[in-house]
Amino acid sequence: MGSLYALSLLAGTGTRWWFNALAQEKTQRALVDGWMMGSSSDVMLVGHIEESDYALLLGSNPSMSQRGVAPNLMLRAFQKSEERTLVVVDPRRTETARRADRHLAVKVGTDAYLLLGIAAIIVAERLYDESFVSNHTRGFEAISARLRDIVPEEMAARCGIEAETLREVARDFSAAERAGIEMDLGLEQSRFNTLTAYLSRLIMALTDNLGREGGSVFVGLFLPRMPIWPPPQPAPVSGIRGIALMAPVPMYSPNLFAEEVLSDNPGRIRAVIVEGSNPMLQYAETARTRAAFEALELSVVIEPTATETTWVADYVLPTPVGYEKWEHSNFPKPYPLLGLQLRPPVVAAPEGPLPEPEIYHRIALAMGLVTPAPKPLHRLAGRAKRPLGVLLYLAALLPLALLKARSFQRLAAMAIFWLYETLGPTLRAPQLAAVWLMCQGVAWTRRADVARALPETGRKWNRAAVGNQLFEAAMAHPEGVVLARVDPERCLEENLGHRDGKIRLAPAQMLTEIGRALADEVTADPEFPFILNGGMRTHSTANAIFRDPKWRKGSGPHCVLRLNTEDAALLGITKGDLVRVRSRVGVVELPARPEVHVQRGHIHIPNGFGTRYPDPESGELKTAGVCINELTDAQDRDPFTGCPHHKFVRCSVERAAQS
Ligand SMILES: Nc1nc2c(c(=O)[nH]1)N[C@H]1C(S)=C(S)[C@@H](COP(=O)(O)OP(=O)(O)OC[C@H]3O[C@@H](n4cnc5c(=O)[nH]c(N)nc54)[C@H](O)[C@@H]3O)O[C@H]1N2
Ligand SMILES: Nc1nc2c(c(=O)[nH]1)N[C@H]1C(S)=C(S)[C@@H](COP(=O)(O)OP(=O)(O)OC[C@H]3O[C@@H](n4cnc5c(=O)[nH]c(N)nc54)[C@H](O)[C@@H]3O)O[C@H]1N2
Ligand SMILES: [Mo]
Repeated sequence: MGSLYALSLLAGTGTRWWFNALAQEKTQRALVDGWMMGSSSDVMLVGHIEESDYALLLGSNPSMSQRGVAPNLMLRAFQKSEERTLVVVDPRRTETARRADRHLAVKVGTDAYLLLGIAAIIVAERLYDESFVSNHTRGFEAISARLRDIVPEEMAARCGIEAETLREVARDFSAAERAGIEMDLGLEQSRFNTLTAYLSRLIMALTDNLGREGGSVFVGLFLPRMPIWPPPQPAPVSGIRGIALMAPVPMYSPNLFAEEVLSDNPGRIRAVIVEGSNPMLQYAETARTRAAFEALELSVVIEPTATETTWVADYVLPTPVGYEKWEHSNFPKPYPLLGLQLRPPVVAAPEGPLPEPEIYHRIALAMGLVTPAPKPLHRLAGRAKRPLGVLLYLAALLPLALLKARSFQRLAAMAIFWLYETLGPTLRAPQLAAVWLMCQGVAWTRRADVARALPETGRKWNRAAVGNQLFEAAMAHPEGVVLARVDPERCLEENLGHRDGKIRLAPAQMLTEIGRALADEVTADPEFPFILNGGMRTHSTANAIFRDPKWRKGSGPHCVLRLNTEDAALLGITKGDLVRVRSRVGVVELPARPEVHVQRGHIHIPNGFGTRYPDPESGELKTAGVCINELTDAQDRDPFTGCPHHKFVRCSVERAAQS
C-alpha cells in the first residue's frame, strides 16, 4: 500500500535509488524481454506451464515455495494426466522432482549448458518451426551459426546427464503442441542468469511457444500503462543499470547497495529509508551491509517489529502489521486476468504506529518537499464521487501541483500527497487514495482490458465513471476481484515492441555471453570443494517475516545443513553433528542433516534464519539458526542485472568442535 507514496517521496527528493528484492531475483526477465521482444516493462514473460502439454521447470521447488499459480493443483494435474509431461531440472531430488514425470538431476550451476544443448539440438535436427522463425523473427542465421559449434554431447557431460536424455527432451519439447519453460531462484540466483533467461526465450521462440497459452505468456499487474520514469541509469560504482519490472520505475539490485554507500563518490548514498525489508539479514554479505549502515549519515526503518535492521538504524518508525491496516496485494493473477485485492484491517491497530502513507506524508511535509494542499482542492475532492467531479478534481490537481512544485521532478510528490490529503479523507481510509488513482489510471489506459472483464464499461465515454466503478468493486470484494483481462489471442502481437514487430533471436550481448559461459566450466576448487544453495525454501521458512521461532512445527533443528550421505560419511559427519561451513567471506556453524536426495558436492542451507528473538523466560535475545548471508559475497553476481549467485556459493565443510 505504501509504494506509490514511497516512490513519490523519492521522486520529490530527486533520488533514483530504489532497491527492491525483485531486483535480486527477476529483473533479467525484463532486460531480455526488452532486447528480444521490445516488450514494455509493465509485462513479464512467464512460463504458462499450468496449461502446458510439456513443461520444463528449472530450479524451482513449488511444493515447498508455493511459487506460481496454485502449484499443488498444477502438480496434481500433471501427475494425473497420461498425455502431459512435467520435467523438473534440479540437482536435488526435491519434493517437486519426486512428483514429476521426469527429473533431470543436473550438476549445480550448469543450466546454461543444458539450455544451450537443447537449443543446439533444435537447430541441428531442424526441430524448430520454420514458418514462425522466418515470419516473426530476426537473427536466426547468427544464432544458428553460433549453436552449430556447440556439441550436445559436451553440454550433456557438463550437466552430468546422458546426451540421449538431452536429445529426448529437445525432441519431445519441440513436438509438443504446447510446451512451456519456467524457472525460479535455482537459475535466477545462479551463474549466467541473464543468459539462461535469454536461452529459455530462444527455445520458446524457435518452437513457436512464445506468447502462447500453454507456452509462455506476458503477465502484467493491475496498473495503468505508462512510460518508465525516471529513465534507467547506471549505478556509478558498477555501471549496472536500474531495471523496471512490472512497474514503471527502475529498481536496483540490493547487491549494489553497500558499494554505493561505501564509495568515495561525492554523490554517494548517505541516507536510507527501509520499508518492508530486512537488509541486515537478506542482502548479500552481511558484514558489508553492516559497514554500509554504519557509514550512512541517516538510516530510518519503517517496521512493525524489532529486526536485525532496526537494531542498526538511527530511527525506527513503527507501523501496524498488515492485518491492522488496509492492505493491497498486487502480485500477478492467473493469466489472462488482472485483478486487485484490497483488504480492510481485520484486527484493531495499537495506538501510536502509523500506516506507511501517513509516515511518508509527514516526512515529505517536514522536508519541505510538499506543502499543505490549497483549500479549493479540498472542496473539489468532496465532489469526486461523481464522474464529472473526478474530471474537475484531476484537472485542478495537476496544474496546481505543477505550479507549486515548479519542477517536473517534484510534481509527483506534490500531486500524490495532495491527493492523499484532499481525496483521502473522503474515502474509508486516506491511504486508499493511491488505489483510487490506480483504478482511474487503469480505466483510462486499459480500456479494452477492462471491457473484456466488465463488458458494460466499454460503452462509457467518461472513463472517470469506470475508474470509480473499479474502485468500488475492489472495496466490495476484500477477497479479491477480477477487474480486467488481457486478450490471449493477441498475447504475442500486443507485446512485440520493435518497429518491425519481429523477435530478435540473437542480441549481441547474449552471443558474447554464450562465449563467456562456454569458457567458464564448473571445476572443483580444492579450498572450497562444496557448492552451497544459500537459501533453500522449506516448511519452516517464510523469508524472515515471522519472528517468534515458535511458529515452526516439530522440535527441530529447523536450520540444518543438508549434505549428501556419502559426503557426510567421508567427513565423519552424522545427523545432528555441528558442522562449520566456510566461504571466502565468512563462516557459520549449524547442525548437519545427511540426505540421499542431495547430490555429492552440493549443500543446502535454508533462507530466513539468523533472526533474534527474546527468550520467553529470560527475555534475552536468542538467535534462531544461521544467516546465510554471512557466507555470500555481494560481488558474486550477474554482470547485467546484479542478481546474486546465492545458489552457487563455494564453501568448505568440516565437523565443528562439539559443545
Ligand atoms: N516456505 C517458503 N516459501 C517461500 C519462501 C520462503 O522463504 N519459504 N520465499 C518466497 C520467495 S521470496 C521466493 S523468491 C520463492 C522462491 O521459490 P523457489 O525458487 O521455488 O525456491 P527455492 O527453494 O529457492 O528453489 C530453488 C530450487 O533450485 C534448486 N537449485 C539450486 N541450484 C540449482 C542449479 O544450479 N540448477 C537448478 N536447475 N536448480 C538449482 C534448489 O535445489 C531448489 O529446489 O519462494 C517463496 N516461497
Ligand atoms: N542468501 C540469500 N539471500 C536472500 C535469499 C536467498 O534465497 N538467499 N532470498 C532473497 C529473496 S528471493 C527475497 S524476496 C528477499 C526478501 O528480503 P526482504 O524483503 O528484505 O525480507 P523479508 O524477510 O521478507 O522482510 C520483510 C520485513 O518486512 C516487515 N514487515 C512485515 N509487514 C510489514 C508492513 O506491513 N510494513 C512494513 N513496513 N514492514 C513490514 C517484516 O517484519 C520483515 O522484517 O531475500 C533475499 N535474500
Ligand atoms: Mo523472493
